[in-house]
Amino acid sequence: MTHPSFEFSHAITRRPSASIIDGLRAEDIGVPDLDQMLADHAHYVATLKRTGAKVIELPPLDAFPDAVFVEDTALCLPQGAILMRPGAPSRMGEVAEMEPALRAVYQDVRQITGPGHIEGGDILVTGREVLVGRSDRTDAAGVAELAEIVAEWGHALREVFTPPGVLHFKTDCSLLNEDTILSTRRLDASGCFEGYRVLHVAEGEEPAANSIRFNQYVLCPAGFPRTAEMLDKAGFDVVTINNSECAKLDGGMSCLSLRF
Ligand code: CIR
Repeated sequence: MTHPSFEFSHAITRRPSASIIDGLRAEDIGVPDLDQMLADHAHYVATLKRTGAKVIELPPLDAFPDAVFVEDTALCLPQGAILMRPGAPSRMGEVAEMEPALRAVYQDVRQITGPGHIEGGDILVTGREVLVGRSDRTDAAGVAELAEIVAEWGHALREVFTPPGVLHFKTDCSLLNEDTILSTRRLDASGCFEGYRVLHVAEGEEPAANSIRFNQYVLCPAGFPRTAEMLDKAGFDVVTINNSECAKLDGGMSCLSLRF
């Protein structure tokens, strides 16, 4: 049996560009270093490849400082791909840059046409449903438009809420297997994961929630040892990847790829 929510044959990534110094951030905690980010990105891509997946590596885009965070531009499902409509005006143009790569691998490519907004970072696909967190980037109209498309493909969609001050829904959670979720306590406290098995990241290690299960591995940002140990004890094969530079731009493991 295959599990399309965490078993993948492909990923799409985009190399960081020198313009990442201009990337969006909620708070200034330092200027991202391109060389370090390139090294971390190469480690990330190599880890995805190590699972046997094919990684489609797109070139850097100087005009879009946040373009390395490809996840926000689309949602990939077994039936087709859906191009998003980012809530951040500076990121709108990234979608057209992603479109040809998706058309090359998907027969059916749909598009959120608006007026609503929605970013991929707010969408968690589990073994049973598509969960979408409303946020500063994702509004009710965007969620409603997505709901119509995925309903056609037989997916249930449930709208939930990203906690205030948290960029994206998946900033605070990730899928570990069909029905197990890694979450911060603050997000789980909203009740959105009722019926799932939930593992909490360690207190003070909230950024570890932006991890990804990709085939046999759980890719975790480095520097959160108690969460990594908890996952290891729970039976997951954890690979830690330095994320210091993406963290300066509010990015984590999920943002760096589209997975299908
Ligand atoms: C932004 O603010 O849009 C980027 N600096 C970070 C995007 C992170 N993406 C994600 O969590 N899916």
